[in-house]
Amino acid sequence: MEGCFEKIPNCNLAQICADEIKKANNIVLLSGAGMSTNAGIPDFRGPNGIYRRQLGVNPERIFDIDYFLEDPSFFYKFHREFLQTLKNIKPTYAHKFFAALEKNGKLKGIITQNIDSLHQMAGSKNVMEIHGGIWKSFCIDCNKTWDYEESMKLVFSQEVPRCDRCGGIIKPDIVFFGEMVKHLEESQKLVKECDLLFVVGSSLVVTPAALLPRLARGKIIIVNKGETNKSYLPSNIPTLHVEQDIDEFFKAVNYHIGLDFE
Ligand code: CNA
Repeated sequence: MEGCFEKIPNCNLAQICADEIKKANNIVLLSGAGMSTNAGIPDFRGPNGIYRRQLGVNPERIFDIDYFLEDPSFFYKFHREFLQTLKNIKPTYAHKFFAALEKNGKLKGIITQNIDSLHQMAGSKNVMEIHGGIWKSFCIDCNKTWDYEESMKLVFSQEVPRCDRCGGIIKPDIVFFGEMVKHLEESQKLVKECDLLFVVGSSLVVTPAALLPRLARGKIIIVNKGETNKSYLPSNIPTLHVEQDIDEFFKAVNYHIGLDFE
């Protein structure tokens, strides 16, 4: 990894990546929605992503906080569909690979933009859910909270779920556009201190997550097929971009490392 985005034949990429993992002592993963498409959860900007649908309006409105406060039914229509895709989900090979890397002491943390908790289901411990998660919901007026099971009953029985205490709108604990992300300082610290940063399954469009790689001082390996915004990446850090299917690629990487899991 001498320069940035050098062209290396695909067959060598898994070997190079495995060698970098062997050399590293402080690996961090920044994951995005592409990490979970093989689990059956659509991403936003991939070929079958939610943003590819013809909605008649800007799809970014779904997760826009101002629009949510004006018309929460628009969000809930999509949220109900999204929740259906989460039924019986299981972590992918790549989720389990990164959980195993943490278990053997190489990986220090995961910063995820995902709200599906698949990293935790795979066994990962130090997970920063910077965009929150769906497992908790709260009333935007009185802050009463509901766990997943309780909130599901309300989401599927009312067009817009309302608080039984004050009548306020219930919102899942997902960070919308226009809201502050969570765990930003801890995430920045993880990236600054790592010697190898993986960026997996992210188009690197959504900030501030997409800005985190700028803080890296070690090497960066991006594994993402399709749209990948490189404009925020640091120009002075060796960066490798692997444009392959995430699970296929990490299976090939593990062929050279031999982590035992599954
Ligand atoms: P994104 O903008 O949708 O980008 C995903 C990227 O992954 C795209 O470039 C795809 O082409 C690529 N990709 C998809 N599948 C694969 C694959 N199997 N192998 C290789 N590449 C693949 O998603 P980002 O995470 O960058 O954007 C941030 C948003 C998406 C966050 O706010 C998330 O909360 C949100 N999101 C999360 C989920 C989830 O929790 N699973 C699902 C949908 C959206």
